[in-house]
Amino acid sequence: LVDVADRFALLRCSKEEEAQRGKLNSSFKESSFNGAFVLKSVKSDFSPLLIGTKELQRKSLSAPVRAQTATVAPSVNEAATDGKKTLRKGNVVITGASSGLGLATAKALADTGKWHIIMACRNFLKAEKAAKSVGITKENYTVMHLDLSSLESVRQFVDTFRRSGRPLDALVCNAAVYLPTAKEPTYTAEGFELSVGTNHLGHFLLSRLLLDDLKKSDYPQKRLIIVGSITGNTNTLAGNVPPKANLGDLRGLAGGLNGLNSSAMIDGGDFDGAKAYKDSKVCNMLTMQEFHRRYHEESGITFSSLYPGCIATTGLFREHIPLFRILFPPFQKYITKGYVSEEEAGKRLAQVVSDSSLTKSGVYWSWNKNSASFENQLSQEASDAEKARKLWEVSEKLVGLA
Ligand code: NDP
Ligand code: PMR
Repeated sequence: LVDVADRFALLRCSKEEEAQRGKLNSSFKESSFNGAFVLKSVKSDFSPLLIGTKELQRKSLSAPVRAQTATVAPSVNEAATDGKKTLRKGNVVITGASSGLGLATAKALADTGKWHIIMACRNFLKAEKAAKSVGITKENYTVMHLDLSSLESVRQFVDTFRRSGRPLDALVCNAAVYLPTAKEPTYTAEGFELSVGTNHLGHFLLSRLLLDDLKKSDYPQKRLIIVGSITGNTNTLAGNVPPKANLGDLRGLAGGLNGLNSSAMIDGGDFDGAKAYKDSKVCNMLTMQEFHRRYHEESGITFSSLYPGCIATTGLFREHIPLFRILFPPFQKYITKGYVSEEEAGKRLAQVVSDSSLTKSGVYWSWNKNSASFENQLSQEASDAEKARKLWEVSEKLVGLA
């Protein structure tokens, strides 16, 4: 019965997708504010947030569209139609599941009844309370301690997870910090600048170590997802708001990002908290692609990244000035129209974790205004294969893998 139901679901899904594709083609122009567009050149002369809105709309609406529609047909995985294998719940580790996107994704997956969520969080009590507050039932989640700003903690988490005896079927690298008002850099336990140290290096070690666990899983569709963002992509309007992401030749990273004998910034420049965050997102997107190139064929694991939309209400902006926190949600809702609720964003990331139509590996997913997914185009830097290889090798050294 499960077998028949699964086959039916796949068939129905492909028909819905077909309809979706038709809709997508005709709705590109309207969707340009959702980050689906790619600009050939954008002046980088924005003054933070309070920009002339007509000017903004004129610039963006005239931008040429190069993003592609989702053309991925749901592949009928042999194992996926095997009733026995789909009977067991999937196990997904989500970092930073104690708030915002991570929590909403945990909720969306738990609601399907098909997933057990391992909430990998630095604050155990906060995570427990968060799970309860959104109504995730006890049997559907486990909180495990993980502080990504300590490589020792990452290794301990991997150890604890392995001792739990659960197989690993999906890993979502979601946690992040954003420190836009910091005047001076702060550092992780090992002395790396905090944003890149947490968002990139912590996740780099975690995903490298857990790759073996994913490989061992017998789950039909195994996935490793690293959350990216539009603001790291300089082929978009949002990515052209200064300071822009730029990893340069990675000299600061190669020097250890410690602000002592090297710069705290990847490109070797002066410290800028907002840029450090955007740089870390470029690292996330490059890392996903390098994983894909190195391991997709041999392991069958799907490697993905995504921009879930602008979730302007999350804790990510907690360090920003109060005026920004007041103006940012209405600015995104009514002016850029890039806003999405935490709930909607959680459903999007949950699709990347488990939807059978998003199995293609190496893709940076985005959604148009009808909430239809499509394969988005990364900026030149965020899709630079040579930079991705170099980033991988330098990061390996910093986290003690090489
Ligand atoms: P939140 O601040 O709500 O969530 C971030 C999570 O990361 C929190 O659970 C936080 O834990 C956790 N975290 C931070 N530092 C650490 C650490 N050292 N170890 C473990 N966990 C840590 O922000 P969002 O939900 O908005 O962000 C989630 C992801 O979405 C990020 O990768 C972000 O870059 C991405 N994103 C967000 C967008 C947005 O508009 N908000 C747009 C595009 C991408 P705690 O609860 O303890 O603070
Ligand atoms: Mg942006 C289509 C326009 C668009 C979109 C989708 C975003 C998303 N932003 C857009 C445009 C603009 N922003 C414009 C024109 C401005 C200048 C007024 C602007 C400003 C701005 C600031 C100051 N935007 C910001 C900030 C932040 O501090 C946020 C940031 O960069 O965090 C790293 C941010 C964001 N804008 C977005 C998104 C998704 C963010 C935050 C989250 C992230 O990338 O993770």
